[in-house]
Amino acid sequence: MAKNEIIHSHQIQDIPERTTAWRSPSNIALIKYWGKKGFQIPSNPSISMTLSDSFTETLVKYKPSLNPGKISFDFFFEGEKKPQFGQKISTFLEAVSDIFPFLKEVHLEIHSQNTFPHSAGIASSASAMSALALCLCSMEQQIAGEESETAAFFQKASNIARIGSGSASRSIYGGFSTWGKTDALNESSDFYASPLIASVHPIFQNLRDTILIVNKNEKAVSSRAGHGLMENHPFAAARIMQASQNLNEILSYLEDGDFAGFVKIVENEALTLHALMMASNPGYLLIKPGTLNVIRKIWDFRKQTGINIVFTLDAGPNVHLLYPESETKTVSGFIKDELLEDCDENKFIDDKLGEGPKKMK
Ligand code: 2P0
Repeated sequence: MAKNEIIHSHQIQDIPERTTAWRSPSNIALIKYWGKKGFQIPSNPSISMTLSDSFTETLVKYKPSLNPGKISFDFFFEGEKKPQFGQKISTFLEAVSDIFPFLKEVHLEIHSQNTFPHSAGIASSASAMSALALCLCSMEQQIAGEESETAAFFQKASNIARIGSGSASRSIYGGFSTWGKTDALNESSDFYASPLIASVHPIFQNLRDTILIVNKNEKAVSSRAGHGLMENHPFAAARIMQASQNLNEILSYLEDGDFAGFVKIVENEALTLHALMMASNPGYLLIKPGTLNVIRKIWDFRKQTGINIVFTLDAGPNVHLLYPESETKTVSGFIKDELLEDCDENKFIDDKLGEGPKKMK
């Protein structure tokens, strides 16, 4: 990890207004992070696929603060000042201000926009928090007069993103990304994610993700609250064991190109995530009737055609349909003919495995 250089306030007063900007994608977990131990430490390791076209762009302008000693910022979402998002950002900036002492010496103007509609029911915390974390790491470098995106830079950005939102730690890397300590991967850590460098079979290298928007409303129970309900959950210990076992298996299927094995694990993880929610105290349901319709149709279609498709779910009702690029034509027909009727206003988002964040400025 990059050493945490102390930036002195006289350096801040000398700086003119500056800007940094990053584009960072969302990701969908294949092995789900669900439950924490301590502050933003995952109860189990997870693995995700980084998306390509569902991303957040964040631009941060900063200048010496007129009121040094405390966090000072304005947040604009899609061009409009959004004080309602302020609390989450304020908590995050406070939480990382020991790592970035300069944050209390500057005033920040944060501008953010998503490529996916705000009301599409797509989790935005992974892309939003990873984009902001990357901007903070670039600010640190700018103020120190250096700029280079080394492996240590991204590792630090992943650590910072985790503090904002656990799943955001994985969005720092393209392809498949893992987060959480596991004996299965030497490089693994609870503090930051790592790109999956083990060889991935070509069948998974051009994976597509069509996100079927079954319901675009904001969900009734936040992920943060859901993670909290895993404390004292009757199945917590079994879940932690299951996740590690599923991770070990999926790593071998990814390497061998075993799509049937991949299907078994990915669907088990999606259904387990929602089963854990139902079995929480209090229990709750984020899936909708349309979610079940889509899942049944996917199972029937796979059985009838033998085509390589698999679904997964995030903490919400929308269904992510994953398939190799080579199946696109057939799967598009199936989506159009059978699944769109279960989508909110026939909405879906076509996405695919992506290359990870990009520096814009
Ligand atoms: C995941 N999810 O692995 C799991 C599976 C949703 C379903 O991590 O409290 O927004 O900010 O660390 O990362 C969503 O929770 O939670 C999540 P916090 P986060 O992607």
